[in-house]
Amino acid sequence: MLIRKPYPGQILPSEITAEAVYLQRREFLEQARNVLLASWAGGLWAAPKLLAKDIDTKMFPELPGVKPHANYQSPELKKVLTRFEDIASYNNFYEFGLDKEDPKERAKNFKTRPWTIKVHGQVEKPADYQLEDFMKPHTLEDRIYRFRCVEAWSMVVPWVGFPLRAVLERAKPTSKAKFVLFKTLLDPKQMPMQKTDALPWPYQEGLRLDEAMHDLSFLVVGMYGRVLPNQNGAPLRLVVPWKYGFKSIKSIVSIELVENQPKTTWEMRAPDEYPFYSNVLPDVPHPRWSQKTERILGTGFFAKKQPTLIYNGYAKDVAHLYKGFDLNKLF
Ligand SMILES: Nc1nc2c(c(=O)[nH]1)N[C@H]1C(S)=C(S)[C@@H](COP(=O)(O)O)O[C@H]1N2
Ligand SMILES: [Mo]
Repeated sequence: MLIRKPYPGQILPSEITAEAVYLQRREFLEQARNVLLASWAGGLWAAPKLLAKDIDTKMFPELPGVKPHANYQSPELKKVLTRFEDIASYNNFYEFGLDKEDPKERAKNFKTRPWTIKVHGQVEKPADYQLEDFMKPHTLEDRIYRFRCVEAWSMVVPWVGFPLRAVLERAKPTSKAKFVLFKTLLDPKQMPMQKTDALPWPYQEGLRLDEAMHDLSFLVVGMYGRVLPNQNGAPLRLVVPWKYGFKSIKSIVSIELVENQPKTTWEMRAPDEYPFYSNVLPDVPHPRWSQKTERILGTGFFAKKQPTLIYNGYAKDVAHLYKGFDLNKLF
């Protein structure tokens, strides 16, 4: 069942409208500019606009027993949501390649069934679940979140899933559990880059237990009411909307409660660039680039960038988690 209920951090209709008008105007300006440049440069400059013509939404079945939310098609939402085709054709999923276009091609035949998720570590009820059993107790929710990659692009996505907290509560963390460690599938036969040392494999990520228990921390099985495309992390991924996108680990097979702060994949690769917390903080630059603004996926090469919001717009929901911390250390 797909339900829509208010939750902390929900993007309000008032925000959507304001943003939609802004986007619409910008789209017009951008088109005008493209036409101008195309006639000026003989069409050469029209090329960089990212089109996702090769993705057909209908390739991804509706989630069993779930209808796509009618509102996806409402003019109000259509303007603010990133198009399905854009979300599914510009991806970071290094297991399948380093270019944004690689995952949608190379993950086409990725096997997401059968799929086992191990919940273990400092819990009273460890278990290996088949995906279907793992999902069964949960009501699927439809949540519209902002998503911000550390590379300074962003999108707005209607994810389908359930709160991570519900899973952790079912496992009953012991008093020693202080962090949660997630791991992606390790299967070099299916994930060609795992034959290389592009990253330490399997991809792993972590959250502090209170971050993981926060209502915004979401386990995702779909988007736009449909099964999650493989390139977006099927069959099960994490989405933590106030942190940079690399924290939102894909194709999860292990959820482990641990005592100590775990090392994460990107932290192992470059600790100064991708530290554990990695909250979205526009005033704290990445060592190699500013984080003040972001390019919205699908708005075109010449579109104006939009300012990045502190905690990606979720400050009132999550700022309390970091009271007393040095913000510069939190990036
Ligand atoms: N296993 C795994 N998870 C991953 C990644 C990855 O390479 N491997 N990339 C991360 C990064 S950097 C981002 S921005 C998001 C991208 O999610 P999307 O492709 O659905 O937009 O996935 C994150 N999760
Ligand atoms: Mo990212």
